[in-house]
Amino acid sequence: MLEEIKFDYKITEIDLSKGDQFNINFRKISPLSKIPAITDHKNKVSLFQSGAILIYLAELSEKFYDIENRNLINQWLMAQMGDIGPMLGQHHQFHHYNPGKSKFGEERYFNIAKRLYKDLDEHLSTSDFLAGKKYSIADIATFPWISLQIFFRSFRVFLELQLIMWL
Ligand SMILES: N[C@@H](CCC(=O)N[C@@H](CS)C(=O)NCC(=O)O)C(=O)O
Repeated sequence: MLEEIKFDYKITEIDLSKGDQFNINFRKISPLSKIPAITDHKNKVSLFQSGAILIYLAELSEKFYDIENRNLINQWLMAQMGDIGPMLGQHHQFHHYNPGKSKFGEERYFNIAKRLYKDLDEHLSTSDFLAGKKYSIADIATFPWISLQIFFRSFRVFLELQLIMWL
């Protein structure tokens, strides 16, 4: 998002494997010890949760969050936050990072992921972007999850035509 809106920014690395997320100073801006989190030093605002961060940056830059289309954008942004992200996250954990540890988990989240990809593909056959005709923060939030399938090389299983075109 920061690249898209061309804001200057500095990255502070939080190494989750070393437990940096539990650092007392980081927890002051991210009380659930999760990345991402941002601090806007100019406006003295700190935020955690990617959806809230995207809305904040979109409002500040007046980009990718058209006021007249806000209900649809919010709807798809929340779909990412509540369904797409958490469910695909579980799928990746069971299927890609820890295969063989839980047949139930692998099957359950594989089926949920498959259904999500199919539904997204169907939606994108009638809509240029997730929330209509224009690229929005809903697409920005969802893109990393879908593009991960290419990284995992399982795109032949999941990625159907409209999704590939959207990517
Ligand atoms: N709903 C949150 C999810 C954030 C999240 O789960 N972040 C993970 C990394 S992808 C994390 O920081 N995990 C560290 C931990 O739980 O200790 C968002 O969209 O910002």
